[in-house]
Amino acid sequence: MPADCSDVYKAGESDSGIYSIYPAGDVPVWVYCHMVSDGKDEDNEDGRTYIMNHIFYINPSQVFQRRMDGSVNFYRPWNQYKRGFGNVESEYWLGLENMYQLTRKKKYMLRVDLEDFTGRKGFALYSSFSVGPESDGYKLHVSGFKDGGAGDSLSSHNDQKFSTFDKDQDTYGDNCAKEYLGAFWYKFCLNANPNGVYLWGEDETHFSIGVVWSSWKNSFTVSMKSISMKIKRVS
Ligand SMILES: [Ca+2]
Repeated sequence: MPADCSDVYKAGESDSGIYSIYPAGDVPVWVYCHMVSDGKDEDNEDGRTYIMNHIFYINPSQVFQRRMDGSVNFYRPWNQYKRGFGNVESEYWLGLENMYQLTRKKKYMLRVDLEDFTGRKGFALYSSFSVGPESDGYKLHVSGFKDGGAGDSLSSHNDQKFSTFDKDQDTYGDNCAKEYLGAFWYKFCLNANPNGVYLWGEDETHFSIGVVWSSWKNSFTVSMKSISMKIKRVS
């Protein structure tokens, strides 16, 4: 039984799509496996891409968060962020317990892909990504930023516990999830709000509540058209 998308790929599946994996060893979890080389969409003639002097070939990675059309409500309580929700074909959250089970045994890197409503694309890489156990608030561990044009809006969330509107584990006096209508590893409160409100673009009257990645145009009022957060096993 595959523990992650790397195992799915090793078993002979080389097409991107929906597969079941077994992060905890017993219960199957549906996940979107991204099976193309990084940057395939970026029109490199040889099918590879050259990022920060690294070459990535086939890249079996699992998508744990994706927004693309506003079809799913992401303003949800703790137990849903714990277990996961949404549609694996479109917008979904894999679940904090699954992310913990996935990343506790092997090492993973993180890639965040973004696109705004003007068609501009960019990404951010992090060489190390893991989620701690529930007993420690599903704390985020992320480091090793490399820029793909999106800038770094996540390193400031490192070592933060996860918060939802009904479970405040941030370091802010009030409740970041309630104030910014999302759920995330908030601190005091945010530079990124990937689970915020889908706003269909920029709206200067709405500060930080959208699908915000603040290093994108250095703005807290630009809401992304799409964002996906996916992790790849590193050897
Ligand atoms: Ca608080």
